[in-house]
Amino acid sequence: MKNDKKWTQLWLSYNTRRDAGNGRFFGEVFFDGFDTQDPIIQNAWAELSRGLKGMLGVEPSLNKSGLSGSGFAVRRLTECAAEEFRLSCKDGSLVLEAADGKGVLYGVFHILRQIALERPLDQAQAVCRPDDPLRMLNHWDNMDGSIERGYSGRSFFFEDGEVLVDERTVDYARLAASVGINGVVLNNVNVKDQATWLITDRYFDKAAQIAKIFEGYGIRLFLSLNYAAPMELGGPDSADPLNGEVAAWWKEKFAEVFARIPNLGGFLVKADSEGRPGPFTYGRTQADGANMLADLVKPYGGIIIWRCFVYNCTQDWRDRKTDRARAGYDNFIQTDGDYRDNVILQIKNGPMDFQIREAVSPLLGGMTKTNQMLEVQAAQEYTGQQIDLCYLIPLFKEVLDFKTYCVPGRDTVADVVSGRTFGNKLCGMAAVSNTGNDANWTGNDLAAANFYGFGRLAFTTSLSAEEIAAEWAGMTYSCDKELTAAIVGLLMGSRETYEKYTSPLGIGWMVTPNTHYGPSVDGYEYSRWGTYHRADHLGLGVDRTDSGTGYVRQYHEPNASRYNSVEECPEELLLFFHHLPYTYMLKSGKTLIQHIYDSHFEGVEEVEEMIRTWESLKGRIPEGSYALVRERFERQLHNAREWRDQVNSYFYRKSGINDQKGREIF
Ligand code: GCW
Repeated sequence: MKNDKKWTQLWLSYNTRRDAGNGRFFGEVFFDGFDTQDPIIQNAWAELSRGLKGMLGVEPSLNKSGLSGSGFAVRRLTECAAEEFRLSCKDGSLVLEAADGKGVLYGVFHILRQIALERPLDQAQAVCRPDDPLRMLNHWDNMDGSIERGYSGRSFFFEDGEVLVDERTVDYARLAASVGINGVVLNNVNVKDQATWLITDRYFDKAAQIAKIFEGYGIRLFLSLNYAAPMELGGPDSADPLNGEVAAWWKEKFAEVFARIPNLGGFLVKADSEGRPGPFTYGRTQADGANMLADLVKPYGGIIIWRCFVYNCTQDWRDRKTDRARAGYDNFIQTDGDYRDNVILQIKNGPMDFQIREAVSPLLGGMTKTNQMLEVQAAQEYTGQQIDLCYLIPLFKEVLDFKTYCVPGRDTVADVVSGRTFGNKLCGMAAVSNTGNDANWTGNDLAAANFYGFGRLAFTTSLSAEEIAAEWAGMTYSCDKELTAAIVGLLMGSRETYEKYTSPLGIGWMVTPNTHYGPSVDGYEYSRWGTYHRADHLGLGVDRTDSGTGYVRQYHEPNASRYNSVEECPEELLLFFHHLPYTYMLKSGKTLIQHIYDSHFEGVEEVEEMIRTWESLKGRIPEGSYALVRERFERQLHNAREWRDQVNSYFYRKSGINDQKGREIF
């Protein structure tokens, strides 16, 4: 389909497709029981028309009711759950049923996906209901237009202190809705300067316009709050949650905010973290802090999403007992059960910070009486910054599949965040978004698979990373089997490749401080962030066992004992949990040091192989996309070599042990 915009349409480009017998359904479209003036229904209809025209050259006509013979009918079926849709094919007609507009919208995107993938719809019997109630994107966009940890250009929500509302806002909402996103936090969790003013008259009109556009796509707008806003916006000189004047200030503030943005979903709060103010400043608990806000937004149906990324970021490396990995759990577990029912604790997937490999946070399922939400990072902060290819869905899947043992039976992280474990409704998944105003949205064209995949996975947690990759490749490029297989192969291997040339066996970090791209083995070793690898001339790794920091005890059994035992600990996490000599023998029969050498050489070879695969696709990928990705691969190769050489030299010099294969180590 022709696209005159300065940005691409990603998987919604609706290029011509082979008609797998689908066009015949769409001469006439009937809407039965739905108000065709409702913005969501209008958007669903507009999307359907656009997709059908682009992919199959069909231009359907819209009718209110009365399907007879073959066609496509959208029917209201009150038995459906909220957001659910059912698709069936009866007597030559295709029928989409839902109870609400969101169900219709998701059903339409499902149909368009089948058409794009050239799958016959008459075999498409489906009952689809999202697994996770909340499926959110968190933007770390600042109001000056920069994006914290953004690798795809500038913000398309903010510029020079203003809120942007334009056609791109609509396209963004379409893309997000097409993969089932139903909540978006517009601004960075580090709320400073102008962003503190987002909850004032200065910005209400624009924020309300965005909220309205989003609503038409089933998405609720959320904002990040500055916990110290009362002090910065002319209120009391305190942010103490138990101070009556502070609460009174917030009460009035929320009355104003919800009057101007009535469909606002609520707020995301990063408190007491990395210099951000919070309840700890006043000797209060995190629950005190969250509950004060929650009580005050409750009359408006608002929720408070409270982040658990609270840790001491001014550690002393000589202190071997303080362990950053422990911090989230230590700071929150005592408050389990103390939170209002409209509070959700948002927990990063790992206890450290979005490393290429780390253990799953013990808070997930560690708490059993509090609403929980999983936070992952689609933005590739530590995972290659959208220069290096790193398809993150396998990592997200691993986290979802992790068995927490919090209750007998339904106890995986996927169970917990979908509400299956505790029967709650306020839970789900959030991803730090990887988007920006680059024409291709995500810097690297292939990184769009992480945006797409996150949404699809949050909607249907049982999908495999491979299925998602194949869908994304098919929709974005073409349904050619060979092409899809090649792209799926590239995506599926990319996380392990990245892991191989960066930091080994779950130890993480070793990145250049601040920027977090490229190697600096000791970069964080002597700093105050609590991110150590503890390498010396004998060995490497952080002892988090009973004899070390005791972190392992934050897990339910049998996880705790498993991690505590060097023999039973999953090998990919060995150095996350144990400090081991370089001569330690791995299950592969290699010593630890040899594993480090080998995996780093392999990592680089795998990048070279990826480049060959990409080159074999030349001519079958649109030229612009081909060239852009090819150039990124070149930079990835450079990065991988740099990592290999720095890591290998570092450990060679520390250990004094030769590479058995005698390769070049500097
Ligand atoms: O990983 C760290 C990032 C910060 C980020 C913080 C967080 C938004 O380096 O840039 O701040 O995590 O998650 O709050």
